[in-house]
Amino acid sequence: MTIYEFPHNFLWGAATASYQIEGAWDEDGKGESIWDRFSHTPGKIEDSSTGDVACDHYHRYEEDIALIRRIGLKAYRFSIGWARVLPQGRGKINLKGLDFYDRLVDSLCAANIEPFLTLYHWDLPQALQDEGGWENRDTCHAFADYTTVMVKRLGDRVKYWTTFNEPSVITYDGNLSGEHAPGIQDPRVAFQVAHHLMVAHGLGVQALRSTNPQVEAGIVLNLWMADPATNSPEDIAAAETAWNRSETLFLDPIFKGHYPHAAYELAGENMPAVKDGDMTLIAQKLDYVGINFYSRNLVSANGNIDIVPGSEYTEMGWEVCAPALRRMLNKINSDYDLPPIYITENGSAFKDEVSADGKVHDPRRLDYLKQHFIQTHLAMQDGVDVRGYMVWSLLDNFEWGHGYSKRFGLIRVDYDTQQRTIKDSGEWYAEVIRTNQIYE
Ligand code: IFM
Repeated sequence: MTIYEFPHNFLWGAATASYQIEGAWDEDGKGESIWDRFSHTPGKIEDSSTGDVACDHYHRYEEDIALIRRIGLKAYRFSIGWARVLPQGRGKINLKGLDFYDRLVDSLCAANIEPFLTLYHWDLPQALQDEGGWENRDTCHAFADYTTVMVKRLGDRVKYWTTFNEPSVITYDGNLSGEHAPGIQDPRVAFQVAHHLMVAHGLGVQALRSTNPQVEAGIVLNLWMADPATNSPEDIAAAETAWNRSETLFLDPIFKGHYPHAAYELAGENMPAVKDGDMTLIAQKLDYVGINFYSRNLVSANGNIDIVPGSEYTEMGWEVCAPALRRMLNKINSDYDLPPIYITENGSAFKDEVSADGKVHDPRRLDYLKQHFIQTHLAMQDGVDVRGYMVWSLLDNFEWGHGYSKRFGLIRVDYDTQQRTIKDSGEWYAEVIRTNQIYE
């Protein structure tokens, strides 16, 4: 038997995002967000659902924190609904919205759970979208002002601040394929948005540090390893190109201070103008970087291999390949001078059922997590500085364009009754956290 023991202060946690769990979409003065608008537009969400109620976390956060305690999580990663606090995106503060996050943070601290806060997990106030959204550089300044509001109120209790979750998904899904809000399909807009997200990140970091120098500032990037299908030089080169084209667009500006050659190739004439000083702003030193990892691409010189023979796939159609996590961590560790890393999301959607005993037996999710924890441990032995791990997700929730059809939770949510049930994977995770080790 092999035992993998984690450092005593390893930050075990789970993650969620405001639009995916909160519900209460128009309560207590909250403004409309682009996801409210998008999900209310017929034909946009696979099961025609919305986040109007979601997991009703806005009303049930105490119950959810009690569940977090039962699992023994040391950290909870959540995001702020910008439009809940600033209904118009800027200007007048909605105190009831701000108070909600204040109570949430107070309850977490009282339960000895480290709050790990994301400022932007995709729910831009619709009022700002009406002025051009992220295509408009003014939105970057609105983001900085919103950041200041939040850190003034919560900076005394929240140490970990993330500016953006997954800028590449905001760019590509929101503005190129249009599968996500705001549903734009325009390469020129998409690359302009990408650059403005980076500028806003830089301004956000400045706002955090100038308001409260004690807080730790970071960003969360989602990375898919690109593995070559064979050891042939052609496949290896193809995998490298695939990695550069999809993963370095945000890594390079943040950690090298310039856009990669691949970005210019990819964007062509749509490459946005970069103003003097932007790159220095974007490349400010961070206190940590969050990495979201779910799967990999297997690449050959003839294109991606869609179905890898013998591999297991999740309900998202993503291949299960935990060793790719170790390879990816080693790759970024050698390609960049990185601050400490947190795995800020990792998890899997499977078809769960409630058994006759009332429990949810989800061995495939449990095994998925176990394999990824082990590969993280191996990467740490290789020398990668990983400080914590947030499972996606605490609760089953609204999976964006897929609605409620994909369940990622450690805790099952019955959307008719809002009843929560900790799944086997959640019970197992509790034991991992309690013993701080995994064995196989
Ligand atoms: O649900 C999402 C989350 O909001 C961002 N990262 C990926 C998850 C699963 O698709």
